[in-house]
Amino acid sequence: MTTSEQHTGSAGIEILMTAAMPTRDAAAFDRRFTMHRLWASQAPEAMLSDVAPRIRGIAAGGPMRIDGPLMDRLPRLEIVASFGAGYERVDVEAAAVRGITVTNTPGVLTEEVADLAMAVMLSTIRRIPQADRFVREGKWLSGRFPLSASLQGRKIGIVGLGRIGKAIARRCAAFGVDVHYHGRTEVPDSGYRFCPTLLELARTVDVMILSTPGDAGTHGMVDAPVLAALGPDGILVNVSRGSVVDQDALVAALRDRKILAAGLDVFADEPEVPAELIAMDNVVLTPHVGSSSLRTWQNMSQLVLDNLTAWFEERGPLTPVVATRKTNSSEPDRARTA
Ligand code: 8YV
Repeated sequence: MTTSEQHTGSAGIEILMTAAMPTRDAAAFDRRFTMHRLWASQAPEAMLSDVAPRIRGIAAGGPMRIDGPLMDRLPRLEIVASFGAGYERVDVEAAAVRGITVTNTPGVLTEEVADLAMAVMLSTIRRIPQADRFVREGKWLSGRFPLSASLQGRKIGIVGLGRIGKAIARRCAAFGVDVHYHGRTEVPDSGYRFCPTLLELARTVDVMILSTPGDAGTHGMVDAPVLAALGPDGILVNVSRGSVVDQDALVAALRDRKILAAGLDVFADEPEVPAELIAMDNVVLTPHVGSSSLRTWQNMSQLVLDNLTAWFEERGPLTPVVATRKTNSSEPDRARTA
């Protein structure tokens, strides 16, 4: 282990960090804890074996799965503070069984992800990246850019009216378009029209924006019949998780013009993006950047740190994802609506 991988904090509580987390104050984590930056290590397995008996918390991010076997290697682990609203890489059941608390970072990224959803939707409908390429390639000199589709007059369907879904809905309403939604439950007094099934939503609207958690309950829910129901003028925007969409069915629907276009920030097997999607002119692709402004990642990192700090000061977790033996929150399932 090099000195750059390990710093001693005043409390001496040892934390494993699995991905870079930018903070406004670069030493913020190190002042409070003894940090072990697995992501920066040249020999992560050796580092893990060395520090495992002393680790009491994980600052979790990036592709590494925090599963039962890993938890079993860390006998003193009390808390997994996960970076991001989605926490599918943390096995929350395995954590609950072991009495380990799990937190995420809802709220602080809501507006940023909603902004990106609007940007991707408008880019897809008005073909902004294609228009940019048109200018750069000098094609404007030979003629006008082809007329695009329009947002106006459309009905938008939001899948998952949680925090982010509501922020997207507010933005859509400001653009003067009708908003409908589908989710596990109806949201009372939302002001938007609820569709009890996804298929009904797809039949009703012509833009579908996905902002639902990527878990077993949503896996592959946007499938061939849903895409067919969205129709030949339909547009799919995904800022949630690639797992929510049957990616092969989406490729086929775009290829066969069953839907008009798609704007995708997330994919089934990131960072792999199917060559078929890359080759398509009716697709806008972004590399999972929904929350990725420096400001918002700093706020997310701070919430990871605040969760760890609160926990070890015995104030309980600030934003727990599920109730566990050690949790003292009265709002245990709040992340479902992140
Ligand atoms: C992050 C996200 O980019 O919050 C989420 O669920 O998908 C994004 O904000 C991601 O968590 C980084 O790993």
